[in-house]
Amino acid sequence: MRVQVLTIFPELFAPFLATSLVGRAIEKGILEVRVHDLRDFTEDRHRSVDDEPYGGGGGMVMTAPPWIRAVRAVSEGTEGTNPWRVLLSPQGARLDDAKVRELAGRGDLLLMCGRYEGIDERVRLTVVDEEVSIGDYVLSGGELPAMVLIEAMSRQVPGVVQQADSVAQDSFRSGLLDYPHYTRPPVVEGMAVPEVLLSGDHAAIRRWHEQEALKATREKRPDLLEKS
Ligand code: 4GX
Repeated sequence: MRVQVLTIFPELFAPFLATSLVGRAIEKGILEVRVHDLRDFTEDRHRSVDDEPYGGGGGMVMTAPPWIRAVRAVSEGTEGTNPWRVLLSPQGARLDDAKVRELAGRGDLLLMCGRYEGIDERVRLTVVDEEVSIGDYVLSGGELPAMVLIEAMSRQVPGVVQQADSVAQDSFRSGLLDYPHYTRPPVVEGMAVPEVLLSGDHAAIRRWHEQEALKATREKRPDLLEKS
């Protein structure tokens, strides 16, 4: 899978891309992430990317020309493939497990990270394929949403997650929340590990996992049960 990113803060991505699962996937060559600085596509001395909004209203808006130049340059500069162009914004459709899989399946993506009050509408109308939001709250930029998306998608790329089981049995695959987990020590604050987990009875343990997943979903996210 290849992901390209357009941002005015490329340095935000360096530690993220060097660490843990995503870092290892890049090392192994099963994930490629290229981060581009939007300012490299400006043409003025000050490399400016924003201006005052027409109609007033306060704040600043990212101007269209650097975005349009950048998207075209980056799209055409990728060996003829044209990446699916995703704008991270609160106006997008809410990201969920199905959308993560769908986007991961596209294999070649360009993530567009805006700042300020947003981006000139003509960018969306000309060079954006899809708008995606990671949730109904306001951030200062699309960089964290892009990292959320990269991390979630990378888990769906074969070979990225070590234990194949942990993806197949992932919470949400089943439409349910995960069951509770326990590890050593056997007693914590007077609370023992549920006995069945120590029984060695694999069928009983599987039944317990299913029951607990259902119970957790009913108690914490009943809306998920309605869906599934
Ligand atoms: N899920 N933000 C983007 C600036 C912006 C606004 C409109 C493009 C269009 C967010 C979210 C989010 C704040 C990132 C505003 N860029 N993005 N930014 N929630 O809140 O994705």
